Amino acid sequence: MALAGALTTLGLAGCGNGDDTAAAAPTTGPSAATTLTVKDPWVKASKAGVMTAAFGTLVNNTGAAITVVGAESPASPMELHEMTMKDGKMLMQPKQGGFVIEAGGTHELSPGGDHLMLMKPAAEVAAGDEVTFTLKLADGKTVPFAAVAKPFAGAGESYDPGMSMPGSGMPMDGASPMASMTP
Ligand SMILES: [Cu+2]
Repeated sequence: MALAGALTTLGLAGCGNGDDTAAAAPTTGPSAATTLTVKDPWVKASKAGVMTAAFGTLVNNTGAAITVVGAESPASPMELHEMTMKDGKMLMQPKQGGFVIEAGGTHELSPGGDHLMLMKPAAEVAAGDEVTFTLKLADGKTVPFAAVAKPFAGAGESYDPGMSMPGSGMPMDGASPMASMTP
C-alpha cells in the first residue's frame, strides 16, 4: 500500500506540463497519517548535563515541502542546529527558519551537519538507551520518533560562544560544558 502511495505521488510530481487541474484534487481525505518520517535515528551517548545531538534522515512522504520548526524531548531542552564555518572552525548555531524538506525529498541530520541538539540532558544518555523525540512542523503537526543512543567520537563540533540570541530566553548557563566538546 505504501508503494502505491509513493507511485501516486511520483505521478503527480511528474505531471509538470502546465496542467494544474490535478493539483486541486488532494484537498480533503484522511491521508494525513504520515507526513514525515525519520529514518535510522540515533543519539550520541552523553553524560548528564553535557549537550549531545540526535541524527537521522528526515523523509518527506508528501507532495509539498515540510518545515520542521522545533523539537522536543523529555530527555532535554532541544534546539535545531546547523554547522557553519567561522574563522576556519566548524561551529554550530540555531538553524534559522528550521529544516526544510522538499516535496518527496530527504534531509540528512548527521555529525558535522544539521542536527537536533539536546542542550542539557537531565540524565545520562547511555549507549542502548532509547530517547523519544517530537518534531514540530510549521503547519502545527507533530512527528514523534524514538532514537537509540550509541557512542560516537564526535565531529569536533563546538558551540559558538560569541553567539547571542536576543529575546530567545535561551538558558545559556551551561556554556562551559560546550567548550569541553572541542578535542
Ligand atoms: Cu548543536
